[in-house]
Amino acid sequence: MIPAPTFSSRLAALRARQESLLAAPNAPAFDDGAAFVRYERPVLTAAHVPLEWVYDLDERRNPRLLQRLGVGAVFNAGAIRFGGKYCVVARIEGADRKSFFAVAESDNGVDNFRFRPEPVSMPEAPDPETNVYDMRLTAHEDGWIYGIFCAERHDPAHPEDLSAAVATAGIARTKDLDRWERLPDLVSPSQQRNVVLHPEFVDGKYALYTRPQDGFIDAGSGGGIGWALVDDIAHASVGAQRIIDERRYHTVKESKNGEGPAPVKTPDGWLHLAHGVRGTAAGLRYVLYMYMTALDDPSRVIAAPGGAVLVPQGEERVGDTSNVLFANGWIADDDGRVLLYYASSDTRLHVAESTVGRLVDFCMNTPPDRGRTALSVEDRLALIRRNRA
Ligand code: M1P
Repeated sequence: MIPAPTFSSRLAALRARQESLLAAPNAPAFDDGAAFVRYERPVLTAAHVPLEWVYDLDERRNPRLLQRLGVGAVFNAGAIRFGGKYCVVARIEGADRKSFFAVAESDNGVDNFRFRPEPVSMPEAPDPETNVYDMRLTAHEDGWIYGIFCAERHDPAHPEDLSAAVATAGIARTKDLDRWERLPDLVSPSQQRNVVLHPEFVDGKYALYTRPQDGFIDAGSGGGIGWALVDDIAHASVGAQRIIDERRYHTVKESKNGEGPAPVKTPDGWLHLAHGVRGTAAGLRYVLYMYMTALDDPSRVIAAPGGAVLVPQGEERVGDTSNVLFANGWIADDDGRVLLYYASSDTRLHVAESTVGRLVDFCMNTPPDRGRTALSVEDRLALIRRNRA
């Protein structure tokens, strides 16, 4: 039998383990010339969540010091530079499968992330959602920081089907990441997930990247990254959306795709990061890819490098939903450094580093996917022959 530790010895062990995790330095892994360089350690996991959020720390009420509200995963985080810190608004999944948001901050963006004392109390919509997740943060030129996230409810059209759900885009705004003003959900003719607010007005309107989808999981006949202009973000409504980055047969985005974080403005155009999904014998596989759009028209694609920019590797491949990389947050520093916060297998959050220059180079100089093996071989032979000449 495991000897029962005393309350105080267990608490001391829990605090020591967590403190060593939070204080652990992170370091870049080997730079192999890919667009991003990964860091060695995840930046947030379930073990980073404050003990006060999980345990009842009163010895009289909880003499065994057992977990009362377990946490399974910390992943898919929006990101922003705020108050001199690198801030992420992470998705935390409780043992009850409900996700909630919490802000964690770091001085350097790559390690020592610590959660603020309490998670975000996001106001509910008038029709309360069952679950919220995957917040995209946008510091908009109107002066607000917006968070757009998936708000999920049981599908009222199929009360007998307990897995039938409806995804809508919840919209909220803040000035401090603590207090949030909830605005009405996006009104859309279809289900929506992965909706992202563009940081600037376009033709005097708010601009949204959308992902119209027929069903909760399947994009169906819909899908692709859409584009829509909205007059009033406090009563946001979209009609038919123009697809600016479509799904395509036999590519990394065959089954579905979705905009990642809000795009980053560069002198050469807007840098975009997205996730692409395809079906495999092992289930859906989620990878990250990039594209660029024009400065004078953020809906016009000017570069579409073929293939993925990051794919699940090593321990990233295993988790609550295996074989998934997903990203909804990145931060571009004034000196051009870009930190990408990506999650693996719906379980943990990692960081990878690049620069604006390196990402533009990647987007502009990686050949597009030309759709056929023979053309891919043509591109590779051209590279080889230039190198041999
Ligand atoms: O499980 C992988 C991802 O699945 C959904 O993303 P998408 O809408 O593109 O399929 C989301 O639930 C996301 O949170 C999750 O990481």
